[in-house]
Amino acid sequence: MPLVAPFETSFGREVDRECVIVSIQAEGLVGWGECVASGNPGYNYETTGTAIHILKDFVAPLILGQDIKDAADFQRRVAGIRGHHLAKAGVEMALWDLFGKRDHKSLREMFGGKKDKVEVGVSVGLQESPEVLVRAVTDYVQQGYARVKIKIKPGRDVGDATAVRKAFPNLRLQVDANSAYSLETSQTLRPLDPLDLLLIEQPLFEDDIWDHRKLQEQFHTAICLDESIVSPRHARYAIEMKACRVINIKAGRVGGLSQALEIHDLCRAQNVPVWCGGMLETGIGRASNLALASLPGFVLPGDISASDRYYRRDITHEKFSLNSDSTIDVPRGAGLGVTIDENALKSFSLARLELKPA
Ligand code: OSB
Ligand code: MG
Repeated sequence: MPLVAPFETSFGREVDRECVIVSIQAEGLVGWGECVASGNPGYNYETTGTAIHILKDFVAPLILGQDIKDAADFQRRVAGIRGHHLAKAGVEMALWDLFGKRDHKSLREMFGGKKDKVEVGVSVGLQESPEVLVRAVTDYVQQGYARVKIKIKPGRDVGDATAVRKAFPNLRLQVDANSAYSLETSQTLRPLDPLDLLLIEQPLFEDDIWDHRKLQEQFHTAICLDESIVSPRHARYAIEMKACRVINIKAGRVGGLSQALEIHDLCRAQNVPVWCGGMLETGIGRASNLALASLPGFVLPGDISASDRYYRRDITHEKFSLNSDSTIDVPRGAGLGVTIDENALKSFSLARLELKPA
């Protein structure tokens, strides 16, 4: 799906998004899910190709024709598949959609979320120059986004953040490095500390928690982990080690919505603020993110922007739009609460694979 504008991070530039859309048929109902892997392993080792392989050859045989009771039951069945969280999470989302449609309950109701609308922000990719970045941020602020995240990388960090802070002294601003620094090179980030940022997201290696602890000791600004938190256990490790003061929750990265809920509960019990991350989702994944972010522990605005920030044409009939208070409404319909635009889905489809019980 072509993005409305290229999205550049420290790991590369995306002009379109390749994704795996999962649909599961059961009891006359269809549940939809989105696997947030992308075409390249820049953010995560999984890709759409590895996800299709894992889903087809390992996940599907464990669930086709089976009576899956709930998300925990699904997790038990796929526990023998090591890693491949993005693949598993796409299926778990489709199961939640099915359970909700069967029981006439929205994901929000099933999760126990209370909020009708959730506070959101926008994630702004690396731009040509600090001047162009300030222009891009200005445009989003004028559209009503009250929280902005900018992507940083070595050489494009302090200058960019300072320029945005100067232009918007009161904006809720945060930065995301996507693992572009080491403990040594991150010393250049020290001038970020007085900029009153909400947080610094994932400065160090994706498989590292310990060095983040050392970095957090050196900064007043909260360190937030994204890539490093791949399970509820990792969330506990990070909190116990004081490696971060905030956690970004993405259901895909942690292996499914059930795992995201566990991390939410654990963080809430320890008073660690969380927020909902994004993966440039289609309307399917966006609906899921909104339901997740309706839980009370999501106290910081999520990377859940309006549909038109990502795609001119989406694959759900429902389009998400920004309210004047920088919120987006949580879907109310059964399951994910979205319906699929089959024509759009078909026109974007590169391949289609149907799997049936043996
Ligand atoms: O690190 O949060 C990230 C998009 C793709 C991969 C990783 C990240 C992102 C974003 C965009 O920051 C968030 C969004 O969906 O708006
Ligand atoms: Mg991130």
